[in-house]
Amino acid sequence: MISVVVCTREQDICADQRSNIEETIGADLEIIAIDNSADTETIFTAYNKGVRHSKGDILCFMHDDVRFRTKDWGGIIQNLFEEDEKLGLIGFAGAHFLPDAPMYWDVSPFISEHNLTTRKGQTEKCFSLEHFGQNPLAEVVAIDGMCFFVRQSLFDRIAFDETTYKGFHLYDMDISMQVREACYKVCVCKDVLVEHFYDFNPTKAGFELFEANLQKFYDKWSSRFPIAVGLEGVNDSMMHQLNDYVKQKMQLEKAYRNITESKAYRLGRTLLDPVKKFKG
Ligand SMILES: [Mn+2]
Repeated sequence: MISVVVCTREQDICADQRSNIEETIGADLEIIAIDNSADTETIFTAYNKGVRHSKGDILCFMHDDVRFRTKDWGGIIQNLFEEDEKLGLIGFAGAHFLPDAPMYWDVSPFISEHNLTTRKGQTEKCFSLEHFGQNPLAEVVAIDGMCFFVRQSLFDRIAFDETTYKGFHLYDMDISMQVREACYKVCVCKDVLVEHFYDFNPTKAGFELFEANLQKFYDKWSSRFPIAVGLEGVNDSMMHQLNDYVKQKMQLEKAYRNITESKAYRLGRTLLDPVKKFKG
């Protein structure tokens, strides 16, 4: 059985999401909705509650803004876990490389993903498929948490880290690292399609919490970075060269942002506006 855990902004999972799951799964199912309508949970505490209440041998953690677009995905996911006993986690987007400096998975120069992302009514096909080859799975370091599956038996060794982190970010990258520490694989899958109605529009406080969690993630796992997984032909020396290059690029981009976001720079542009108008 697959246990689907959803942390909801309302008291219960909405009817549309419930019927989407029930009509597409094609396998035994239980849905566990964690009520966060009073905003008392973090994603870490909510998902740990979901684990405690679940009875399935595969756990699915999904946002309340995700819908399945593949029929009978339950059997596809069950088969993937049955075919490889060292497969621990399946997601739909993730990074093959992380440097030894704070970097969110989607900024990595090497990612694999297969999902639809819809923002303000515009749907983008996020299909980075070059590292899959003929395989339905591509092994990665860490996945995105919009929707992912974990083998239930791993939860005697892993848990969402509610003591290190607060809020709603980095639970996905952290649980990926824990699965890898337990010597199981973390993979991205292209045989099931999900659509994420992405509405991340953080307040200043929300963004600061995200940045704080990213720093905590790097402090916690610093001895593991840099890391490269699922990149054919990339040896240790190439990985360290890549690490140096990526870190230099991050530093340059930060320096550039500091300049273009400075008061003096913006004042200069404002003062030049009439000149540009005059010339144009
Ligand atoms: Mn979401």
